Amino acid sequence: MKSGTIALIGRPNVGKSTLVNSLIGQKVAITSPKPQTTRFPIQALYKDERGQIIFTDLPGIFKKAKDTLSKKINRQTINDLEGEFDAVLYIVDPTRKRDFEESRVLGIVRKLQMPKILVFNKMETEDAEYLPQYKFLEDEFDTFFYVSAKKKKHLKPLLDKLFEIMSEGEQTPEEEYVYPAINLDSKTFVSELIREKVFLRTRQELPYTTTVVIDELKERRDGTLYIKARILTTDPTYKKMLIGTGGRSIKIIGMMARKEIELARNKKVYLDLQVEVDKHWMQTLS
Ligand SMILES: Nc1nc2c(ncn2[C@@H]2O[C@H](COP(=O)(O)OP(=O)(O)OP(=O)(O)O)[C@@H](O)[C@H]2O)c(=O)[nH]1
Ligand SMILES: [Mg+2]
Repeated sequence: MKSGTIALIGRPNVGKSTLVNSLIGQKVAITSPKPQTTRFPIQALYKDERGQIIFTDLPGIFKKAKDTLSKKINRQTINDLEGEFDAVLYIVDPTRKRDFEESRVLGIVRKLQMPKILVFNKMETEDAEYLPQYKFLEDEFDTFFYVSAKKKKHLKPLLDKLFEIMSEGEQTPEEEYVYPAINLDSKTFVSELIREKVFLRTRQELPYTTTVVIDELKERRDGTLYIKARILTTDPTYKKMLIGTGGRSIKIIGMMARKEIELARNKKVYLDLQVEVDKHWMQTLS
């Protein structure tokens, strides 16, 4: 049986997490239309009759890392790329202009000493108007694919190629991948789902001031799942915005998150969600 590890690299918002979810066939990584959604590597296991692939969805690499958290993420991601991977998928998004940020990512990719596969994503859209700016990359990479992560188009040839370059190896035992992503425990996965709803429901800088902490997650005797969670933000003004007039905003975030957790866990969920100011959560993040 084949076995291998693949890292996904690209600037923010190109669709790395969406692609991992589509390859795996279920949601392992949160996604949003906002850049810098992913904050730490998510490892997801794909299995079929040919063997297994562990995909590592990395945070997007970006140009100006201003705050403590962004700096930490950028540094860590570049560091993570020095790890052992059988290949990297370099994802580009032809709906957006090639820019300085993209050149930076390309510079990092060029230095990597492993097989590299170029993936043009979002190719189902009519907005891939900047494709000519990326075309030259086809000469630089031995292998490239045009896909749509969102519409799950042309993913099979990509998977075929990955198995082709992979060697025989040990398979991960079944008990080690009960969660959708193999490096996430229940609490982390739930906190990510809540964070995704914050990203979807808030605007401008607000989502970047937040993180989600799970204080309690337990199954009650009646079979329901009880979750106590806090959204932390850095400023009282942001707290107010997160709660919204009459608590409307937090109510919607909570409801969206609860629905998705119920779907993922196939259980009725009671979600107790609060907002709290913690000026220093970014600094204390490991
Ligand atoms: N039209 C279209 N949109 C896509 C496709 N793949 C991803 N998207 C959208 O692009 C946006 C970003 O997707 P993500 O998967 O969160 O991107 P990412 O590269 O993981 O972003 P970071 O985690 O911030 O680095 C979301 O709104 C997705 O729905 C695609 O194939 N076609
Ligand atoms: Mg992502």
